[in-house]
Amino acid sequence: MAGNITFTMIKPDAVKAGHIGAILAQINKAGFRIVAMKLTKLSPEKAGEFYEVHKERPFYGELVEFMSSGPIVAAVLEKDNAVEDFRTLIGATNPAEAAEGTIRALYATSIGENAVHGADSDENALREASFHFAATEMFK
Ligand code: 3AN
Repeated sequence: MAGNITFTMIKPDAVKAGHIGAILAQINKAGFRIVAMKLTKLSPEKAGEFYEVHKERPFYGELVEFMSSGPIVAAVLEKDNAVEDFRTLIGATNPAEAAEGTIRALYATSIGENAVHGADSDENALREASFHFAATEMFK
């Protein structure tokens, strides 16, 4: 399974702005299959746990506050080379540096409120998928 699964969240900014449908359409068009998906809201505790790797970074508090500020869409996606291809589809962390046509170039407003999350390794994709979904909620 490793190598063909990634994990994403449509973040509170993009959900609030009404971009769920457009972002999912772009994800599907790029060849990803939705394996699991839900509209949910992270508590500050859960958001803190999810972003634990960034605990020492100066933006950690801001990130946790933002990610727990409103509903998100969490999803597991399947495609060959999923992690890398999805990072290409979403573009750079800073939307000002994101390539034209990428999800962040189209929908992100700032480096902090950057519309979507994409796992950065196969290992993290699996960890993040099981953080949000039970095995019975994933349809591989
Ligand atoms: P990516 O989401 O592209 O993997 P990371 O892992 O460096 O980027 O950062 C995780 C999240 O932390 C980003 N999606 C963004 O929301 C937030 N973030 C990253 N850098 C900054 C920053 N300089 N200021 C505020 N938030 C940031």
